[in-house]
Amino acid sequence: MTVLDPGLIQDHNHRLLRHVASDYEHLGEQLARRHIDIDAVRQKVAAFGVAIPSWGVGTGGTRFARFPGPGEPRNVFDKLQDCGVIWQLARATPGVSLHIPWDQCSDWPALRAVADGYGLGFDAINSNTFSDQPGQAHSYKFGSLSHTDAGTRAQAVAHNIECVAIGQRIGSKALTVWVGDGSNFPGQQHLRRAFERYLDSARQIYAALPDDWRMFVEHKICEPAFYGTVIQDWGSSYLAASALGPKAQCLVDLGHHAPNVNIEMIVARLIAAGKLAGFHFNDSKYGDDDLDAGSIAPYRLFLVFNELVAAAHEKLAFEPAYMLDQSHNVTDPIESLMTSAAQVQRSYAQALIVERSLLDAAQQANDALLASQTLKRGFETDVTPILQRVRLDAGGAIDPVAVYRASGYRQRVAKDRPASAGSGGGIV
Ligand SMILES: [Mn+2]
Repeated sequence: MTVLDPGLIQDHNHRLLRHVASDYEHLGEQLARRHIDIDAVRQKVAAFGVAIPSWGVGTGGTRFARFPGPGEPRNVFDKLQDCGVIWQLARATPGVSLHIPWDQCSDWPALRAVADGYGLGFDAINSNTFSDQPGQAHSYKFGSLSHTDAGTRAQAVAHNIECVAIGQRIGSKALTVWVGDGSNFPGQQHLRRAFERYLDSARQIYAALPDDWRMFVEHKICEPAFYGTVIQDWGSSYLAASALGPKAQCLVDLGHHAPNVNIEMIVARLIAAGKLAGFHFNDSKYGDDDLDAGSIAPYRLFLVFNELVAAAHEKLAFEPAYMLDQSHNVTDPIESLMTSAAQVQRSYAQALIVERSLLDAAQQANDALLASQTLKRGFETDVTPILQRVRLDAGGAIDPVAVYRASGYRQRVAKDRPASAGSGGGIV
């Protein structure tokens, strides 16, 4: 089942076919001179997927305001339909990551059937103990899994276990746990005891995980706790994941670090330790800006993928989960998610064409300049023809945004989806 008319995609593609074939052939010649087989790269890129967070298809906002866009999804079924459009056109996002309780549903098997119809599966499921829900007994104002009150901790644990139960019904295999727990004043919280309480709660969630599930521990340097966040950096995340056991791993959200932190080095360390859960992709200039992936610092994104490709090249065993986690405040979320997914694909393709043996030799010889140039040659190569061919071969659009705009999808759904001034969901 497709949301948009496949004929529209074919018409648009037809106009660009000759250009894509010519550009792909030219790039193939360039890469062959570097002893790289373009078709092998294309096949790897075609097998790559990045999940969409269900909240990403709604318009985001800041702490100050949210400006709703037309035709925002009203419920989880509308969100899936928007994800179906993104998947149909851009062919890079086969998974959807749900968030509980933002995604309400009275019939999870029916939701799974609808997703199947679009060709979509479900990625990690996300719990929420950073905001209060109507009718809940205990408030998370002063924390959840690490709260000083045992009843509040138990409520937060039970919510996570319920998320696992929902995830099992829709085919998820991982639970992502991010808590906003922490303190805003020095002295407000006993730093060591808060971490111990977190661990005690997290152990109860871990014990409820099915055998084939993983638990993703997501850290964040600050916000909403601006002085001391309980899981504030990859060190705390690693300590927690190590204490919990092999099914617990560390999730890297690109926006959740101090400015100028070397994220690719964290990735390298986590791979070496067997603790890399996966990624939340976004970009930032100043903090946790949640801008579109690769819109500010594409080289940083490439360097992250360089670590992943290098580790795969060296046959290290790891299986990261990839998800976009960004806030679309001034763009149509469907357009942002399609272009961001392509940006992530692009970084992967650029990393795949790095000449590994040349880089190894330059590193071994301590030739800093040659090593740097060799690495950067991958980044500086325009791999657009590979991405276009991947979409074309999979029945997607060579130019997804152009086809999306021509389809009139947003205007069409806007007639059935009234504008909502409420907050459509936050960003984690
Ligand atoms: Mn995140």
